Amino acid sequence: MGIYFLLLIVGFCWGQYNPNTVSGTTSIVHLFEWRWADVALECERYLAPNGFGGVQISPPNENVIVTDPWQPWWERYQPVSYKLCSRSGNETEFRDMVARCNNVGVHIYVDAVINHMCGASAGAGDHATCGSYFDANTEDFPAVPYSGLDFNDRKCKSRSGDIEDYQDVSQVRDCRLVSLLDLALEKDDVRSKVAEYLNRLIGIGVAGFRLDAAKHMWPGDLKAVLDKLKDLNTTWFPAGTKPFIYQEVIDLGGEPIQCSQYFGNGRVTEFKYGAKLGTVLRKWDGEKMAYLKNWGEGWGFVPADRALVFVDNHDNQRGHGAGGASILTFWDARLYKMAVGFMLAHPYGFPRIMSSFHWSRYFVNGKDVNDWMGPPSESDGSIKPVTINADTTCGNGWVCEHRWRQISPSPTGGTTAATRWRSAEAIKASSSSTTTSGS
Ligand code: 5J7
Ligand code: CA
Repeated sequence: MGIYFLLLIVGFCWGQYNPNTVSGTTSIVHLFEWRWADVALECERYLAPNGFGGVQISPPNENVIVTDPWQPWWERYQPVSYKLCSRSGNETEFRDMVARCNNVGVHIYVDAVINHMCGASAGAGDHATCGSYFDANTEDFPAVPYSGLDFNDRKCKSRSGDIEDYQDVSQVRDCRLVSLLDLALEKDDVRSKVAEYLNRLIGIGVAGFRLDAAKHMWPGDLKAVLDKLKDLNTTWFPAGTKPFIYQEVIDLGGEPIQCSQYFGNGRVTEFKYGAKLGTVLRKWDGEKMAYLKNWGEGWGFVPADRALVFVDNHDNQRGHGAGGASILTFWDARLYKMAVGFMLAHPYGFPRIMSSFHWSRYFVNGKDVNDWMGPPSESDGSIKPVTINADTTCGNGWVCEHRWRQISPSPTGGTTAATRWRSAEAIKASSSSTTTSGS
């Protein structure tokens, strides 16, 4: 009786911090830019048998088709509506993926782009992935619908209307991030439109959300949106299960916006993790593996039960963004395997494995001029399928780090030393979480 009461309390407080992965699994993988049809196949043929708990997918909603440069990966971070059609697939394919992955115990986490719509430079006449009409000049998005009143413009106090000063909290949250039209999340009708989108995804069966650009939204506005969310679909999840929330907050120190401001909403992305681990494994700044002894909070990271950790992500693997040159990626294969292996074995935080596509990296004056390149595509713009070679690696330009022997959580279908260590630590951590995980 007492123990059940305790479990109930833990379950309640744990809420949006719990990854909602099937017991025994301890990580998720970001299948960056994969087609829904390929994600479904990967859940069945590889992820379920090898102990992956879930998949972070690219934004599933309609976005602007950018033509200069040609269909860059970042066009998917420029929404036009919340219709479920993108280069990865249509709504039918999306629903099929979610059901098939859930049916084999692999859950789906949606990259939710809710801070903004497309860039101000996208004009009337530009195309979107579902064919919806929109006009960025007049801030007209009838397919949602949003109109000029739903954007922050007048609230922004910078000269250009864009974020100019990261030391100014209001600017970072109320002005345009690189000209992207900034949604007025203080308005209840905007909150409701966003919540309606997320609730539609919950109804289909997704297990949680990565909140893109969370740093650019007020924590209280996010909370108001999250308070409108339903519990997960009971076809696959116990009644009363809250969606897993992890917020993209890039906080390497030195700015007034800090990860801790977001703890009340869910977990946060701990960008110091990959930046520091890269420094250690590259032996920069006199760092040594021995210093990893107190890895985690001891290094100034957020509390373990608030952290979503990763060696690299889709942005900083391109040499820009948080962490800069120390970030390890598949291009540094040997050190990368060591880093991801260490992450999966170490109990701190909930880990996300990156799974990438190749691009023709080309440095000019230290900058990769091809960092914009989108996924392997056919000449008609459709994304190439992921093919599987005889030796289980991927073809067609897909890197599939998650299939690398040293990375795959459980290559034999059994339990690796890495997952065993984590499970043991997880048990220890959960027995103390009643005191640490207040909501
Ligand atoms: C925001 C931050 O607070 C931050 O610290 C950071 O490193 C990156 C960003 C950032 O987030 C975005 C989220 C989106 O949903 C859409 C976006 O377009 C962005 C975005 O552009 C972005 O910043 C870019 O990358 C930073 C390293 C630069 O400092 C920024 O100036 C910005 O660079 C811009 O990139 C160029 O100025 C502009 O010319 C170019 O068109 C644009 C191309 O878009 C991106 O590179 C997208 C990046 C992106 C990053 C993310 O973390 C993410 O989750 C999604 C997209
Ligand atoms: Ca904003």
